[in-house]
Amino acid sequence: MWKNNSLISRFTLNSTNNLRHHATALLIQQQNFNTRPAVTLWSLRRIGTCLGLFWLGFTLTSLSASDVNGQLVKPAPVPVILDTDIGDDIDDTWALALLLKSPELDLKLVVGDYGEAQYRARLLAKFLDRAGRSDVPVGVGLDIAPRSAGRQAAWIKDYDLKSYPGKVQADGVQAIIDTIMNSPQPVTLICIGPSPNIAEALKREPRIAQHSRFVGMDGSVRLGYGGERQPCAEWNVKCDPKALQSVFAAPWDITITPLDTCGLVTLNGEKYRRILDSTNRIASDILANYRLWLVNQPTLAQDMADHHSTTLFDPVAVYLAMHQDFCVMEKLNLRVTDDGFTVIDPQARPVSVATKWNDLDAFEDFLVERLTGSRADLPVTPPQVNSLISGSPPDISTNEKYWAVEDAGAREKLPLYLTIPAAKPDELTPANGYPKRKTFLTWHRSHGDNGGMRYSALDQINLQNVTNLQVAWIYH
Ligand SMILES: [Ca+2]
Repeated sequence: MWKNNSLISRFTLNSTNNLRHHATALLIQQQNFNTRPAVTLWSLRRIGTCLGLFWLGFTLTSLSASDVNGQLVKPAPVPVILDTDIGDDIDDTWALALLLKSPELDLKLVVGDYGEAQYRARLLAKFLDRAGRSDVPVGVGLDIAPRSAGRQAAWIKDYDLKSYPGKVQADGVQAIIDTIMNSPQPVTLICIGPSPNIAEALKREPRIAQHSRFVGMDGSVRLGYGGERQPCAEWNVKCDPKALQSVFAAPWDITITPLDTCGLVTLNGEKYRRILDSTNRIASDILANYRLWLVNQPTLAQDMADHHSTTLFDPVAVYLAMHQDFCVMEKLNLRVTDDGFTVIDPQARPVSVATKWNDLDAFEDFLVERLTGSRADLPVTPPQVNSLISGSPPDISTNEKYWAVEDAGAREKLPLYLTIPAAKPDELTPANGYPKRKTFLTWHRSHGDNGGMRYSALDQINLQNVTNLQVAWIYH
């Protein structure tokens, strides 16, 4: 069987049980033929995952009459609002770009926050306009704390907000409220700046907290800027601690990336080179803004934009609005102090916090892929699966149209085989160091990770000390 370097398995389509039975038989069969060192447990799991994905696609195809061509039904994108202080640090521009390139998210509204309202609205409008996304309304945020013309002002010097083909909402706070309250689905509010707009929205309409969740770039829990082992008053909190205290007092789900994770993201080397080389308009607009922004940063080397990015804090919040696999998420009771710290306090409310990276490298690859690729080509499957399984999924064209053939007699003549290529020696097998052990430090699905690996690399409890465990409580 292996001499053709492929595994051909009879694949019954009648029921889930049959599928499981055959999948199990297939695994046993493979163990018996396990003469290649590269064919390992990971390969078996990989095949199991492939079978599972095939079954999922097949089931969805069976359920939906409009999908008789075998197309996998994509999950509906999540409605989101972006609240941003774009135009101060350059990372907001990267975050907006990531959002526009993420098919998992459906951008319903963008609003500039923390003053300089017209400047931010014009930046947002021009960026969306050039990205072909003038369907997204631009909200003008609260006009507080105006400070300067803005570091990216040169990019919009000829751009008049009146020329934006889409809607401009003069009252951005009301636009946030209306978008949330009128949405048939819960809205995810992605906040990547100080949050006076959100505090005002909560004051005017507290019920928005029941119809949305908050995902923010905020705070510093155990690490400060640049990975310093001393937490600090992070900018978005320090600028308006009372606003974030209002956010934390509201009864909604809160997820944040503090400096502990987002403060460690920078694109260098080949990853940054791919951004530089991209012919994609969104990537070009990021770079154009970055270069103009640098002119107004006299303390930074002007040729920085030729070599690497700045710290990309805000794209991590956009990532957390759709996936969390690359981060270690902790539920922490967090309090916002009057001087802008985010401190762990048992009396405070629980917040989902990305406190460490599971795989920063993979996140940076993900970011580059998104920013340089075409949105239409992007996968909607969980990124963790994509990062671990190399190559294309198996060719299932042999039988993907099985149930699309209505005539039972004709259908019976169709092949019932699924061809799964065997793992190559250079594929992601334990012999090659994959999957990385750190992937299995969290258990965020009922079966472990997104691949249902049912494995944990945690080792505090082991064979030697498990008998020492004592009952702490019993749930009846
Ligand atoms: Ca920001």
